[in-house]
Amino acid sequence: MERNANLYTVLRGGFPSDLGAVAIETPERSYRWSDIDAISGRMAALLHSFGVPAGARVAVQVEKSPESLMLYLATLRAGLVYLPLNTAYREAEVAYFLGDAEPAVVVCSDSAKGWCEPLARARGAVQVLTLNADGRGSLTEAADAQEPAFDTAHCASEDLAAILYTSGTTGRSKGAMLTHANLAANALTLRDFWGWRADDVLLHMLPIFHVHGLFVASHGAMLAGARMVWLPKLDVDQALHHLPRCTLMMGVPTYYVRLLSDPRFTREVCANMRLFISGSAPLLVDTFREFQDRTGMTILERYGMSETGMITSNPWDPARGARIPGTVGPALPGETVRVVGDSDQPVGVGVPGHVQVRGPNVFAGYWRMPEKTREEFTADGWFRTGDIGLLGGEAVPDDYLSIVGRSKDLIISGGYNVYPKEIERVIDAMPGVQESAVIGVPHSDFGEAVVAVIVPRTGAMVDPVAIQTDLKSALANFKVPKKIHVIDALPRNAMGKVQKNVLRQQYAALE
Ligand code: MLC
Ligand code: AMP
Repeated sequence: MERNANLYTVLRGGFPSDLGAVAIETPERSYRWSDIDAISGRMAALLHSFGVPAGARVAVQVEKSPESLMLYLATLRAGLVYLPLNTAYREAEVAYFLGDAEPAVVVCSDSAKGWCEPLARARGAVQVLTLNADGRGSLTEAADAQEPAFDTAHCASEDLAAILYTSGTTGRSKGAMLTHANLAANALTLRDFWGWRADDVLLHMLPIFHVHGLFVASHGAMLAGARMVWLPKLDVDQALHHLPRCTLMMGVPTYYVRLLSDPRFTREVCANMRLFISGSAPLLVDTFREFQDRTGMTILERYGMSETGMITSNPWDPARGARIPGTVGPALPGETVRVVGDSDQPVGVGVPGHVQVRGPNVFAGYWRMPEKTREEFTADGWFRTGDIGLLGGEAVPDDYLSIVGRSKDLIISGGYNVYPKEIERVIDAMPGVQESAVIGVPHSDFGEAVVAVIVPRTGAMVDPVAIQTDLKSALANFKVPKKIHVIDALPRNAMGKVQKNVLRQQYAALE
């Protein structure tokens, strides 16, 4: 029989031989490696008992807890497909995901069950369970009655492990299908490239419904058999409390901006740390330098996306090269990155172009969107990232990539992707609105902030405050514009296209 490619089997191979050692520590309690095995085993047995076919989706919108990580592992172990959803998503957004993915099992919080269960049932879910921030709920209650020993399902490498929804430029989210092999390849590469060690202690403060917190951070720790200090979210006081006994931290740039904004964040607090990693959004060179000055440590910036996991990374090992601010480093081992012009032909070193990637980490396509999948790959198999970058440059080695822009109309706010089209569609459907344009403007905390510019219909009045309130009920809070401007007409070029660059300049100041 072929080797079991189930990702859990790969991760399990990294657990230490002493399964009684602490694996996850929260401010309230500790979980041993044996608990991970047992709790995920009980949950997997429960999922298995539902009799849903291999490959069925398990959609999960719950607060972060160790049990929510166990649910992810249980889904892998049961041979089902994990579909995490941002807790900020509102009912209308969740309805779309459930309708598109048709999950057999849906897990939400008790407080969301009232609206989530009917949505899920109407879209074919056979089980709706709950899991709350304290790790309790109907899921854990039912799992407690199961046996802890569970034979992890046999998977082929191309079997799906997860579907991550990532917004589309048309405003319609696409489900990126990731296989067990995709995730394992990236996790094993990062373990080696970042020199993960069994005695590492990871400060885990990221949400676990995206690549960064779920895959990059948790997989790394599990594969290394390293302990995680597990906090529900970024909290600077808590971070300052735990950092002195941690060795590794990952965050989006906002995490570093917020740490630096606290004078208690000092060299002494970081004395035990060996690595700070940043990604998901551009790290400003100023932040990189201020961090160096304050702590004596150099943030390692890497670059990736939902469809591919991590693509490039500045080196951890100085023998491989320096960490250069403003760059995201060379392609990770086993992957190839190229920068091309509009006709997919590579451009020279130092010339900006479209970033494309190939490698075992690259996803299997968009869920039920073969056409879209074809569009995003070149004929010879390169994935189009939608990012604009350049290789090399002044005083930068030729294999180092710098991300200098995006061809996709995308705003990244505090590490969350916001697609203007999605918000524009909601605003344009509001009474009195002729049209709108949503842009990202610089923001000291979130990197970019969402701003909307609205043109009312002739004779109509629009009230920015009322629009903001309506948007809050329709969209996740991080997508709601921080500021709304009402103007007479949008600037357009000769082709009739809205000139967002003009708007970005005009409305750059938030105040
Ligand atoms: C929260 N708010 C945001 C926001 N997060 N606004 C804009 N952008 C964001 N990211 C707003 C809320 O709407 C609310 O406003 C107010 O801030 C307080 O909300 P909160 O929930 O208390 O915020 P906070 O806990 O401070 O969260 C901020 C944050 C969080 C930066 C800690 O957004 C975060 O953890 N981001 C990480 C995202 C991440 O993990 N990305 C990885 C994607 S993977 P109001 O008005 O409602 O009160 C990926 C691939 C890769 O990209 O390469 O890694
Ligand atoms: P997501 O679709 O949420 O996975 O977001 C992926 C996108 O985040 C990438 O296509 C980039 O635009 C952006 N991104 C991730 N890491 C970085 C980085 N270090 N610098 C600049 N942009 C980044």
